[in-house]
Amino acid sequence: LACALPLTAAAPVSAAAAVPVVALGSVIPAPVEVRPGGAGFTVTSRTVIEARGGARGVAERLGEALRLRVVGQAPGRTPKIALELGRVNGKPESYRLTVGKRGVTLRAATPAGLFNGVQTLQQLVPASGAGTIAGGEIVDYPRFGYRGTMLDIARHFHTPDEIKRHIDEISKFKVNYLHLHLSDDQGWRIQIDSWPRLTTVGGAAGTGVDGVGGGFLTKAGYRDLVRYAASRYVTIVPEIDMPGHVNAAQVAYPELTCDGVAPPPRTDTAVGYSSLCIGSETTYRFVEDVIRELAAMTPGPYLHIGGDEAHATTEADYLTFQKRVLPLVTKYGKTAYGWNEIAAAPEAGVAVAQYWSSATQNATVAAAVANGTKVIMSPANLAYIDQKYDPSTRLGLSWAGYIEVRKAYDWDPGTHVTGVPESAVLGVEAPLWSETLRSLDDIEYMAWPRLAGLAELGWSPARDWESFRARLGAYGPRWTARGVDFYRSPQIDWA
Ligand code: TNX
Repeated sequence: LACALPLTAAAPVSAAAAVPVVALGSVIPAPVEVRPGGAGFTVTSRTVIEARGGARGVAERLGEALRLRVVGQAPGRTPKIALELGRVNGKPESYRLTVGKRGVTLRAATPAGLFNGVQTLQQLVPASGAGTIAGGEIVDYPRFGYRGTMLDIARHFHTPDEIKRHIDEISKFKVNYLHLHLSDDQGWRIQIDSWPRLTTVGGAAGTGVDGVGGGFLTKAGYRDLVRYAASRYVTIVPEIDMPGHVNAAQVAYPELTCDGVAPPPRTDTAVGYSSLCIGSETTYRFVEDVIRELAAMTPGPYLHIGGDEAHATTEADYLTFQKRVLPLVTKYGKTAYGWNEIAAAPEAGVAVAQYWSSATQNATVAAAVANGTKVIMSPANLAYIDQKYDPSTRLGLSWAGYIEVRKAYDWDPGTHVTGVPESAVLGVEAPLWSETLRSLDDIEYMAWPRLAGLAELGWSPARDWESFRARLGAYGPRWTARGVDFYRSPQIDWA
C-alpha cells in the first residue's frame, strides 16, 4: 500500500475526549494515498457540516449519521466539515479528504465521490461518533469501477427491509453494485405484468427451499429498492436466470415446457434439471416480455440473464438461445451480463461474463475476452460468500471449498485467470446464494467479514494481509454497535 497502515494509535487527544484516534489510513478498503500529519480535528456538537448545491444530499446523510447540523455556509471560524464538488484528479469516483486543526474538507468531482469520502470519514471518526480525526490528507479512487455483491432472493425470499439494511452495510465498504438473483427453480420474485402467474404462483407462500418462505417484489417495491440503493450510490443489477433454473416459471406457465405439461414445484436444492423450450416461439415471447419490463424498471446499465448450469439444454440449443436472447438485452438498452457459460456464444462479445469457475484457466472465456467480452471476477473457491468458513460453519454450502477470511482476501482479480488481463476486468463480485439462509442475521454472518476483504480487492491498488487483518480487527466494534451479526474469524484479533 502507499503507506503503512497501522492500527489505532492509543494517543489521547484532549481532556474532553480521551478516545483513541483512529490512524488516518485505518480504513477498509485501504485508501490509495494516505499522508498523515499535522493536528487532527476534534468533532464536537458545535461542528457544522457545510455543503452547497450537489454536495447537499450526501452532506445531509452525514449530518444524520454524526448528528450534526448541515448549513450552506458556516460563519468564519466555525469548526466545520466542508463537502464540496470540484476537480480532484480526473479519476471516476475519486475524492480528497483533508483534515486539519480548523476542520475537514472533503472534495470530489461527483456526489458518488463525496459519498465514498464520507464512508472513509465515518471510519476515521471514533466509533462513539465524537472525538478527534487524525490530521493529514487522503486521496483515493477505485481500482475497479464494479465492486459488487449478489443476493439470492429466489431460494429464500428476503424482504425489501432486509435488503435495504444489507445495502446500508455494503455501501459502507464502497460496494457499488447489488446483483439480485430474482428467479430460480424454486421461486420467481419479481412482478411481470404480462405474465402475472410468475409471481402469484411462483412467488406464493412456501416457494422457498424446504417450503420455507415465499414472496416477491412488486414493481413498486422493486423501484423503491432501486431508489433506496441509488441514495447509497449502489446500482441494482437484476437477474432472471435462463434457459436453466426456470422450474418456478414452468410451474406457473406450462407452455414454457416442450411438452406443455407443468412440472411439480420444487423446493429442494438440486440444479441443472430445468430448461426453457428452445425451439418454441412462446419462449422468446416470454423472454422478451420479461426483459422489456425489467429493463423499463431498471435505471442501471446491466441486465443479468443467468445462463449457468444449463445441463438440461443441449449445447447447440444453448447457443441458439443466446443468439436470440443476448441481442434482446441490447435492444432494450442494457448491457447483457451472464454467468461465464455465456462466453461460448459469439454474441457475448458485447456482454459481461461473471467468472464463477474455480479454475484459473478457461479457454472459452479467454477467447471471448479476445473478442471483446468484459469480465467480473467471482471465482467460487474465493469469492462465493455462501461457502462455509470452515467445516464447523452452521450455514452455507461447501462444494467450492471452505473459504476463511484470508482465503477470500488473498488473490488478485487482475491476474487470476489466464487470458483475462486487468484491462478486461470490470471488477469483483461476491455472490451470496441463499439455499441455507433465511434471515438477515444469516446473510450478515456469511457476508461479514469476507465481503469487506472482497470490497478491498475491488477498490485498493495493492493488498496486504497483515494490514487488512489489523484494520478488520479494529472494525469489529462498529459491526457490534450496529447489531451486525458477523463471523468472528479466529484469523483476526478482534478489538
Ligand atoms: C451454483 S454458481 C449455482 C447456484 C447455486 C450455487 C450454490 C452458479 C452460477 N450457480 O445455482 O445456488 O452453486 O453455491
